[in-house]
Amino acid sequence: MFRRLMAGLLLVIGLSAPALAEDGYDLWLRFRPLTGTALAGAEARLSAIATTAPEGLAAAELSRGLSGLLGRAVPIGTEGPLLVGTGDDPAIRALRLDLSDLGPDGYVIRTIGPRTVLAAQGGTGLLYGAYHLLRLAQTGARLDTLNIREVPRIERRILNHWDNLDRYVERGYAGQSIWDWHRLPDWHDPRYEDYARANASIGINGTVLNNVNANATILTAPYLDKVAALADIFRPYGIRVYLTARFSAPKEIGGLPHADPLDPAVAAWWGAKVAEIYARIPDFGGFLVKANSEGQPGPQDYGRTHADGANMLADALAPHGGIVMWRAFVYSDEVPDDRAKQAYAEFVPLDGSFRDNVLVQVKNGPIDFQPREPFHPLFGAMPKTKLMMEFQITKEYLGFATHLAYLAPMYKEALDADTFRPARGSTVARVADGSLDGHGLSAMAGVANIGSDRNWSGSTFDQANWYAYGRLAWNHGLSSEAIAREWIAASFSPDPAVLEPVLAMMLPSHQAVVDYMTPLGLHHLMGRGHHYGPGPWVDGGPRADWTSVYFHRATKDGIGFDRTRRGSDAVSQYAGPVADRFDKVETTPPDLLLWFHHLRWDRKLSTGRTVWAELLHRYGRGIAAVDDMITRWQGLEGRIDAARFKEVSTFLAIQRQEAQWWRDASVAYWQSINGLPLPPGEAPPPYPLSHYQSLSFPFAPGDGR
Ligand code: BDP
Repeated sequence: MFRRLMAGLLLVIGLSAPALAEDGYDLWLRFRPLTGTALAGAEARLSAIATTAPEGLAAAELSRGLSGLLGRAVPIGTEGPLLVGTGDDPAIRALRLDLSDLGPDGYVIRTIGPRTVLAAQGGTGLLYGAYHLLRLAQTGARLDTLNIREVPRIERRILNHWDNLDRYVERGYAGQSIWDWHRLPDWHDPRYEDYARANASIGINGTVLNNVNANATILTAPYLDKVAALADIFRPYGIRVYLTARFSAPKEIGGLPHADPLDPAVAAWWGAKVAEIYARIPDFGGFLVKANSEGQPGPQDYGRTHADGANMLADALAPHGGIVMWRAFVYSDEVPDDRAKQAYAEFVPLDGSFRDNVLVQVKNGPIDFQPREPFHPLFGAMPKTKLMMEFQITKEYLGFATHLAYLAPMYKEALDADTFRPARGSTVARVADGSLDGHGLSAMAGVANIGSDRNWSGSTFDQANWYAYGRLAWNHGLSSEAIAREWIAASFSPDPAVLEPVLAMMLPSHQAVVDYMTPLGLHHLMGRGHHYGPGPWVDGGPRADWTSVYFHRATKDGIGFDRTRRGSDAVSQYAGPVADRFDKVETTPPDLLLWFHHLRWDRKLSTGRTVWAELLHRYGRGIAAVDDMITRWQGLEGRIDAARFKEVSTFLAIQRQEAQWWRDASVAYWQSINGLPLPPGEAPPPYPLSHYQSLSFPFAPGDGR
């Protein structure tokens, strides 16, 4: 009777949950009471935790999450249907589970008779398993026939914070940096632990605390003390700390006359610096380096190669088990070649010359986190080098934090792309997880969208991109839809009346942004510097390859960058079958058409429309997709808590307005170049081109500086 009463009460609580104030701080770890069969299943299987030797935080996290889901305290003791432990636990040992290949992060979850068993080799694996179990309960999955064995595909699953020491976040749209350097190491903002917990819950196990445009001060003793304080907080959650290393640090803070990597005095300085770091942080992860890129110092300043620089740092780190992540984001304004080709040209000759503890960190595409890019050709070109993927979670080129763009489909597009090297089936994911070329060490990086905004990411839906990045770094085989379903269930509700409409908003949202900003393979058309809003007219300035006209090449006759064999020949950086496909208009996916081809405005496409008409069609399609999101969201009024409902409604209205702005400004500009009339049914831009060109945004957030 009591049980039924309780269940009834919880049902009421469950149904009234949307009325509770939500500010987004809890992310996907809200653990609001389950109802109906989900509650019954969790009651039967997860109502008490049995563990003889509580390992790390797993049991505590399970108890915390399950208590929320069940609406009452879930005890940790020696009795209970949920058995949690490592192979050293006699109760687990008695079950003779095979834990041998799990590694430190893997786990098994099994239904054995009336019990649910979570087992792993150690505390970190148990923690990941605990979150998995909570995810299952949160999403209302059946809990009575579990047979799960999980090992991450990528060993180091890392966030890159582009955070400066003054708390300014480069390309950050969620407030200032959460690292309160001034009050560290003494004051430990409670956020640090919440941050670690959120990351651990999605499998992230590393964080680079500071900007790739690095400041050497982070390597000084007072700052290393601060870094060590953070590392101590993160450690129980399985998270290691990494730092960016400014290549000129020996000169700037070490008093050496230069930073030539082949000078033994420079190597010795780094050796001592690394030892100093490990004395404070025994599990320090290593260095991330942006060198000889966009004005950053590097080995080329001394006539040395990227490999010389990376290997020198790698040798300093190797005795301590540290790694170097050396970025391949390089392009020089002194090289007259197509910017898309330059990283390949610089790095491919170095294949095979990097130390074992070096990974070369490659952005998903060859330019720079554009709304859509083809996969980076380096992924098919350096089999003797460990390559790691760098994604951008923060939406520098995708509408900042106010546009809803779920990025899992974009990440998957890169991961699932087939490099065809050496043969069909050699996907970027298999290169990036090391399996294709038999590399033991693997890593993935995501440029964080985290700041001190109460909701962490600047908007509710941007939390989904942090979530999706973590889940894909763990298992790149997951589908965008499966990840979205988990996130929606945890962040809003598993109720199909909420879940399905939100899913229908999220899945097409990335394509929508591509359509209204840079359709048909156009790229890099945004406002100068801050990258906010349209700027297809951007020309002049310090470098041609920082302008829009460099990338779209529009003339009276046509538009697009000819990267075919008759043009810049960037296609030849891909394996034969891929190069052949991109070389011909007919076989290039329409979404990448103007990336690879310069086409006449009146050229007929496979869609039956001309290039000009197709562009207009896609702008309109993108705007219509935003209208559709708005309609679906309005239909959820009353089912979503008021605070988040309002935030999303307002941001969607901003997105709608800015989508229209993108379309109108772009159309006005293209017409000024091609002089063509609009296709029938298309409305003319409400303002002349000069209006759009006159808009300026001196304080747009996140600009580099
Ligand atoms: C670009 C950003 C710039 C970064 C650079 C990088 O505009 O702020 O410093 O990438 O990745 O996307 O190094």
